[in-house]
Amino acid sequence: MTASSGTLVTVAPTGAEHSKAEVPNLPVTLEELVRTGQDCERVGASMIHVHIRDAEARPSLDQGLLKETVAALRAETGLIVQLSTGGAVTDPEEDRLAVLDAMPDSASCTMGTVNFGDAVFMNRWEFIVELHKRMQERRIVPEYEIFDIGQLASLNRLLDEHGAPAGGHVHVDLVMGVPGGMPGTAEMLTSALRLLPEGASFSATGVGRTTLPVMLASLASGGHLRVGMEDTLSYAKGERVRDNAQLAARAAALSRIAQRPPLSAEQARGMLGVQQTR
Ligand code: KMH
Ligand code: ZN
Repeated sequence: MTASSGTLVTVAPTGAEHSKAEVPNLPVTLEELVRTGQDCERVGASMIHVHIRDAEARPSLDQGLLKETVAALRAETGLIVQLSTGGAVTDPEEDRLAVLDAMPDSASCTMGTVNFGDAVFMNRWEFIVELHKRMQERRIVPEYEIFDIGQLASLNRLLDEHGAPAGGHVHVDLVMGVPGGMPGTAEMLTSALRLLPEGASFSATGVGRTTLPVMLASLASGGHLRVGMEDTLSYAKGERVRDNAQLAARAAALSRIAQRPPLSAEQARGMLGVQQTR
C-alpha cells in the first residue's frame, strides 16, 4: 500500500437509492449538487462521487445532464469529478458504459456482482473489462469499488490481464456494510487490505451504522475516506444528517486528529494520477 501523509476526503452526496420525498435535504438538482460540492470543498473534500437525478428526482444517466454536471462542477469547484458508472441497480450496461462519454476526471468501476439489499448489483466480468479498457482509452482514472472481499481478487486479475489504469496508479474504495456485501468492521477492513494490489491506495466508507467504525479503521490503517448521504443519513444515534458538508467536516476533523490532514484537490490529483485540466 502507498502511504500518504494526507487524507483524500471524497463526498458521495446523493447516490441512487434514497428518494427526495423521504430525504428532502438530499441534493438532486444541478444547483444543489454544485452548492454541495462547494460546501464540502470548503471543509476539506477534494473529490466528489456523482449520481445525477432527472427533473422528477429519479436516478438518471442522461448523457446531456451528465455532461452539464461535469462542466458545472469543474467551473464552480476545484473538486476532482468522479461519475458513478454503477448508477442504479436497474440501469442497463450500455447506459453505464456511456457515462464515460461525459469525460469525467474519474469514474467508479465496481469489481463484481453483489447482493444489494433485496436487489442484485450486476457487474459481469466482461462488463468490468470493457469499463476498464474504455477508461484506459479516454484517460479517465478509475476508482475500483469493492463491495465484497473476493472482488479484490478480481481486481488483481483485471490488472494482470489488462494492465494498469489511466494515470498508472491504482486506487480502491472499500464500500462496507451493504446488506449482501462485506461487513463494515475493523477486522474485515484489515483482512481486505491483505488483497490490495501492490502500491495501491484505498479509501473506505461504511454504510449506515458502520460509518464511524469504518472511518476510524481506515484512518488507523493509513487509508482515505469517503463520506456522504449516498452512504449514510444519520450523523449519530437518533440524529439525522443535516447536510453532506457536516459529514465531510467530520471526516476532515478526524483526519487532522490522525495527523493526516485533508489533501487539497491538487495534492489528490497528484496522488491519483488525474490530469490537471481537460
Ligand atoms: N447505486 C449502487 C447500485 C457506484 O456508484 O459505482 C451502485 C453504486 C456504485 O453506487
Ligand atoms: Zn455510487
